[in-house]
Amino acid sequence: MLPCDLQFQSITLTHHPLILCLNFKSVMAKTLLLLLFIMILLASNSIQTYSQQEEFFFDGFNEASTTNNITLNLGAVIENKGILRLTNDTERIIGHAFYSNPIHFKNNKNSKVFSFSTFFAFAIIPQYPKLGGHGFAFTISPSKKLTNGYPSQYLGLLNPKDLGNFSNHLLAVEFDTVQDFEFNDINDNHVGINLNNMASNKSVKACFFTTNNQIQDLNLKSGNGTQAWIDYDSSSNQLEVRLSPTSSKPSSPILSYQVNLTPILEETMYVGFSSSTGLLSSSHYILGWSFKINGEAKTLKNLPSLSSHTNKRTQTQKALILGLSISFVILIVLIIGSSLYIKMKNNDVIEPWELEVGPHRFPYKELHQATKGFKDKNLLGFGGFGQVYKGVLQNTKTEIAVKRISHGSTQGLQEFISEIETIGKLRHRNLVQLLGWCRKRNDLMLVYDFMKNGSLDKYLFEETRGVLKWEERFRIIKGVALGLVYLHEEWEQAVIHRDVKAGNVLLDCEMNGRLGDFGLAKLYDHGENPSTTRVVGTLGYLAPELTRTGKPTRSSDVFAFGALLLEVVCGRRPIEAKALPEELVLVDWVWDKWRLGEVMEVVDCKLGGVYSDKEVLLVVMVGLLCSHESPERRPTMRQVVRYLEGEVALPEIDVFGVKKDGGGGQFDEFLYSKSYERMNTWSSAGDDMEGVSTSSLSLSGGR
Ligand SMILES: *[C@@H]1O[C@H](CO)[C@@H](O)[C@H](O)[C@H]1NC(C)=O
Ligand SMILES: *[C@@H]1O[C@H](CO)[C@@H](O)[C@H](O)[C@H]1NC(C)=O
Ligand SMILES: *[C@@H]1O[C@H](CO)[C@@H](O)[C@H](O)[C@H]1NC(C)=O
Ligand SMILES: *[C@@H]1O[C@H](CO)[C@@H](O)[C@H](O)[C@H]1NC(C)=O
Ligand SMILES: *[C@@H]1O[C@H](CO)[C@@H](O)[C@H](O)[C@H]1NC(C)=O
Ligand SMILES: CC(=O)N[C@H]1CO[C@H](CO)[C@@H](O)[C@@H]1O
Repeated sequence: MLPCDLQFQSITLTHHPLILCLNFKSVMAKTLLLLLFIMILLASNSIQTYSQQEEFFFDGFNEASTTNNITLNLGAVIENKGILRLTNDTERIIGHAFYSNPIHFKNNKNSKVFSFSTFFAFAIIPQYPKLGGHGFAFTISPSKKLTNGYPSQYLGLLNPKDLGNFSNHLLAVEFDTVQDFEFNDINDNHVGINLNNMASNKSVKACFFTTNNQIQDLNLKSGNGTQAWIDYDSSSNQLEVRLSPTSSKPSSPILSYQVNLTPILEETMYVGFSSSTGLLSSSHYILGWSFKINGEAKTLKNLPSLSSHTNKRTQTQKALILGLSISFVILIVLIIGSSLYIKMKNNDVIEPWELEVGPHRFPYKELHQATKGFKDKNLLGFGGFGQVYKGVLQNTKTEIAVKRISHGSTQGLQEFISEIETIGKLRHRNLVQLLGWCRKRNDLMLVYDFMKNGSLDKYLFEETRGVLKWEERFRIIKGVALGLVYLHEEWEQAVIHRDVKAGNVLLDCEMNGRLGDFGLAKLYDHGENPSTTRVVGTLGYLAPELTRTGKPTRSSDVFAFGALLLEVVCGRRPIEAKALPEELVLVDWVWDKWRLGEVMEVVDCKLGGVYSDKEVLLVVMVGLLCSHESPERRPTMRQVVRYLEGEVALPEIDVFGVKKDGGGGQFDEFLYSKSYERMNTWSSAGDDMEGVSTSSLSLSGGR
């Protein structure tokens, strides 16, 4: 452990020298002294001649220095290496860390704010190397709680209602790794100065000046330690930000903003950091921090590093480590020994509650044989919930697909297994049939019919599979729609799919579309705190309200189905990383083309013009209807089927039309408001997304 010092010098008043040298004995002198004293008192009240000094520093964050001095809230923790972690890479969380004592920024309400200076070192480690989310901010605020802050683009600071309100009294210097169009962010790697708002007053792409004053780009989400200096000079009203990958303070700031902070900052304020994650997430770390009023903050050099540090270990520590490693090895041997023993003794423990479940329970041995020991060769892919293996049952030679799900706890699994009964009873031509299941410790295996022709996304996006003809596409989507109607309405209780997407549409040997993975999203509902609802779903198919409420509904399934329809027509993913900015979000692009009357241009060119215009138009229109911003305005799946079958005409066709008057038609309003909000909801957007396919962003993935 590194030594973690902390200094705190409380307010000192510089006494007026006159008081000290007056030492007379005469009455005259005493009277004079009294008069002088009164004058000084009056003067100090109105002109504020005394200055203040407040300073602290954290050379790494250890328990002794932080216990009473740092207030942590929500996701923020002190890691045992002496590092302050604001958030881990869990989605949609907030972390706050503030210096516990208030800092005096002014002598009184009406006087001018003091100069201040701060230094800190940070590191951002994103969940997906190229996509960070959402960043953090050095924050000066009237409270250290910030209870109204939202996650995602609000960085845990503000919410949609208090944006820009002057009574926030908030100064934030944001280190932002997501481009939020709503706040006019310049890119997904910038530093900005925010006053009472999430839209920056001034911002600059992340960069730094080298020692010979060359400007160089800097990647905030590289995972490397980065140092930052923020200085405010109250006489020149200049707020400056500097960055550097090393601990020498560059002479030039990258961001310099002329602002009088006197009306923004109150007499006493709290200083600290706030951070949040959204659908995309990063771990945000602060490695060291210093702060000073009316002076330059110390630059700290001996900071803990994120990789484990081995320097300066004492003999006793070495001995301790040796001892620990030996006992660890012994422990491992014991564990392996006992697990082998258990395995030999009882290969497949069956708990009483497992016997009550309806669908066929496969012995583990049988599945192990069928998949040749879950060999990589048999791996079909990674679904939203785990790996999928191909297998052949020894006795019947039936081909099966085995989905293997690792779950954190047996308890959560036990609750979920009771759902398997329900899932097993769901039978429909357009659903992938569940044949049975098996549990081995915390691994759950679900056995499904094998779908010969794989998943729909492969046909839409991979050249090798050949091109799907329009009739096939149309039949597949009609099938999927029927499958969803069954789940939503025809079963005794509504089943929300929650992850409708091309990757979950499987094709049987007759090229019928069948939905897979239904019912599985519930796996996440068990054993989890209901107040922290996880958004299950895939970027690009998530209804906007879902990211706010986290509550899946039938209409959020309809939204995802709309995205699927457009995807099938356009042969493009709902979010196309490589596309031009205006084409990034598929739904928006199709809307734009629709308004321009050029909607036929969106049709997949791989079709070579061989399709029925009428059908294509119908599918596009239904797709747009389903993608409506407001859940109440989306059709039900049953209505969708009627539209697709041509049984019912589409509603209010004319409101779709290119309304030249722009006079507040319901769809016009939707059109203009929608784009930004949606881009923002997807929150990824950045130009840094090349090479990251949306399917790899499946948010329900792997944990
Ligand atoms: C907080 O800072 C004070 C002042 O420097 C220090 O003496 C104290 O040890 C710190 N608090 C704790 C609980 O360590
Ligand atoms: C991440 O932080 C959240 C919020 O503090 C916590 O609930 C969760 O368990 C953490 N996850 C991991 C993997 O540490
Ligand atoms: C700003 O916030 C204050 C205090 O929360 C509130 O009373 C006021 O109505 C808000 N102003 C606006 C324009 O929202
Ligand atoms: C900049 O900050 C001021 C507060 O000093 C605020 O009123 C103003 O709206 C901000 N301007 C922009 C463009 O964000
Ligand atoms: C992080 O720092 C190391 C060493 O300074 C450097 O080699 C590496 O390129 C940096 N990583 C990124 C992503 O910038
Ligand atoms: C388009 C395509 O690949 N269709 C195949 C689906 O599966 C059947 C049966 O395996 C094949 O005969 C088709 O060629």
